[in-house]
Amino acid sequence: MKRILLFILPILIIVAIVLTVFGIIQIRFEEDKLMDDLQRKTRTVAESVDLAARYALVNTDLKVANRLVGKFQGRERLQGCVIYDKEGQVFAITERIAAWREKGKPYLTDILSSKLPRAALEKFKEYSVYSYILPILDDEDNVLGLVEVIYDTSYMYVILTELWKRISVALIILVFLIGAISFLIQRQMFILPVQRLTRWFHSFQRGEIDTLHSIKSKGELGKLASEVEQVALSLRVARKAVSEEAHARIAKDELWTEAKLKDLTHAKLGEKAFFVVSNREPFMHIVDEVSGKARCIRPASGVVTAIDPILRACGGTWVAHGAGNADKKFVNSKNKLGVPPEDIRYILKRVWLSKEEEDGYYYGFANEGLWPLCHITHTRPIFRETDWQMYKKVNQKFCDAILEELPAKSPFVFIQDYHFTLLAKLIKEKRPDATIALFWHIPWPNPEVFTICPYQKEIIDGMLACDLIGFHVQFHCNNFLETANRLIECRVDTEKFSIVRANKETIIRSFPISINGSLSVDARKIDAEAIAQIRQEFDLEGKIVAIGVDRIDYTKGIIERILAIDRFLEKYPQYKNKFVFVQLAAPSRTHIQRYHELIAEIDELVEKKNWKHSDGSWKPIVYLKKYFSQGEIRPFYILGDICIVSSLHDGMNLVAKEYISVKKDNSGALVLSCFTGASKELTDAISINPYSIEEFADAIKTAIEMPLKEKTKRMENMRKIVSENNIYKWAGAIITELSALKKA
Ligand code: ADQ
Repeated sequence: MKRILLFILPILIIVAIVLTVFGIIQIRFEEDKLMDDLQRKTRTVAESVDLAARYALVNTDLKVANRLVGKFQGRERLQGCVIYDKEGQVFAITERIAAWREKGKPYLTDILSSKLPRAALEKFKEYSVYSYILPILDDEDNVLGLVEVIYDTSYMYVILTELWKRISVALIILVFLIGAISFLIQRQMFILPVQRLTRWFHSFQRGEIDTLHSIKSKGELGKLASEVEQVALSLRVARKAVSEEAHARIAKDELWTEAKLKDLTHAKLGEKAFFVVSNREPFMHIVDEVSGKARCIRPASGVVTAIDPILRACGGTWVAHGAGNADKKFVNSKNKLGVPPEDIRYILKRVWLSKEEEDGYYYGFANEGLWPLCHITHTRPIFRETDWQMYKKVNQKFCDAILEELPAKSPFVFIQDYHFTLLAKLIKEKRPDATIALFWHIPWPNPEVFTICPYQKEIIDGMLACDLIGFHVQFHCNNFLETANRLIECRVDTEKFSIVRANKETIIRSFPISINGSLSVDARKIDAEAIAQIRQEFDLEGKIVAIGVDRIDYTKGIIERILAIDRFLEKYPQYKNKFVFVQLAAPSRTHIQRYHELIAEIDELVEKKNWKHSDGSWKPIVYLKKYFSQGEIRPFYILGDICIVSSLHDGMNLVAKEYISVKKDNSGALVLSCFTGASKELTDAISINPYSIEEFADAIKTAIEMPLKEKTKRMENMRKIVSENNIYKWAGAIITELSALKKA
């Protein structure tokens, strides 16, 4: 519309200016004509009374003079006539304009002396009149007096106003017609062909067969479409070839890598598009408080850590909440951008949420309701009706954003986590052909706990629209099956591990999530220098270093960890001055009161315990409360003799796996909570119950004092597990399972 206005507006302005100038000239011309006409009329009248007036003035015959001026009494436009004597005094005047007598007329003297007639517009009462004065001369050319004829000019203005009106109406009609014609021309010549071409591109992009949508138009647009059709064809042929090669390669039994996952995706999904949906985006643009410039960070999130390598390998589209304060500056008109910024591999589509939506859906329902509900940490879940309504609204908003992107051919949608329990159902209502999987990254509680949720049935109902639901461990799958069995009418198939409801089957499987093993590309650049710098900065030289890396969350057991370190130093004071615990802690969900309180609680506890045990410059805890990039975390992992993961409850916990993955020399020991999903796989870790501070303190001592040989063996075993069961294997298992369910 703006474009059309830009095109039409200058034309309209020019037409309006031309017509206005033309109108003014026309009015002027008409006005001159009318004045001319008036002058002619008044002169004729004055000259017609000339003789009679001369008689009356020569004979000073007032009777004749009055009869003469009285003749004009009843005329319509001719207002009247005045006869003046040679002194310029009124001799006789038409009664109707008797008031004219009072008007000052300085020009009479000039006329009497010059003996020349005068015509002019004069003001009389509130209106304008035309006055024509003719000197009356005798035979010797002496002035006997004057005759003045007064004409009403208002009719002239009526005519001129009428003319203006007609010109204005013509102007409006013309402007309207030109506008409409220009619009139609613009539409026919530009908008319609572009719309056709856009529709065609859209169909092509959605994977619809190009011949069905081929552009018939000849000319430049037709040529452009034909070129794109050729590219489409080449792409299809190339994809097919890659897919066949891929089938051959994945048959080989080798370690899962990015390339192998890429092959599997080509082989299993073919041309079908792959979509990931999560709340947290993999790349966030934020304004740096110091420099004021926008920078791109990877949020501290297990979901991001796990899913980003998959999208890097397979390509596709990731739909997520654009939560960064500079996010809007980096997207195109469809809210999309290519990521990672330094090496574009896939598309990120950002969905914008208002403060109210984020508050109700994310902070409220998801993180004050579902998060504590699913984690056994004895933090009471809060369910508010308003949050639930917002949660439903945001699920619908994400659904709309995804539907806009889905191609025509049955796509694969991979939903992440507890933020989107209703999404699959909403998508399926519009696109029953989509194959949908949901991965639940946190634990699933037992049915008794889940029934606390007032919206339990709607949540289970929404989730069962998925074709596949994945959990980290079998125990969570069992809990889910039991919950569904207990809460809704369905058939649980314990052989197949599926739930059948209204002829719809949902497969439930455990897929223990992992990492890609390299801890990001830039991380490899970190060298001994970075480690030496950290050792120096925090005075770690010659010390036994334990490390903790977490989002600040009550499920991560950070408080228990500090209490255990305190107890460890109380119980084993020989380690004073020799042991340092470094905690990297990224604040998260800080708008929630519980998290706010937790941050203050940890600050206070660290302060208190450091004060209690400190000796000279030594203090037992280095607490680094901020976000670290992956490259910055890596040297801490490398220098950590021990890594402590003490979650009170955790779906998996990727920190444990990240720590193991960097220990290339098989050094280090992992102290791992038995309430993490990771503890089911990493059985060579030193297992702890984080609630038992005594046992926890002893585990730290065990980790320090464990014979090197045993430590190395344990680390070797764990490294084998992490490198074999990496994120590519995880994604491969899900994609294989999904493609087996794929719609025709
Ligand atoms: P999270 O609860 O986020 O994930 P986790 O699996 O430990 O927990 O992953 C945290 C990620 O954040 C790690 O990649 C870690 O390196 C990073 N991180 C931690 N502290 C950081 C800091 N200070 N700065 C920057 N980054 C930091 C959820 C579930 C988990 C599950 C994952 C994946 O709660 O149980 O393992 O999803 O499914």
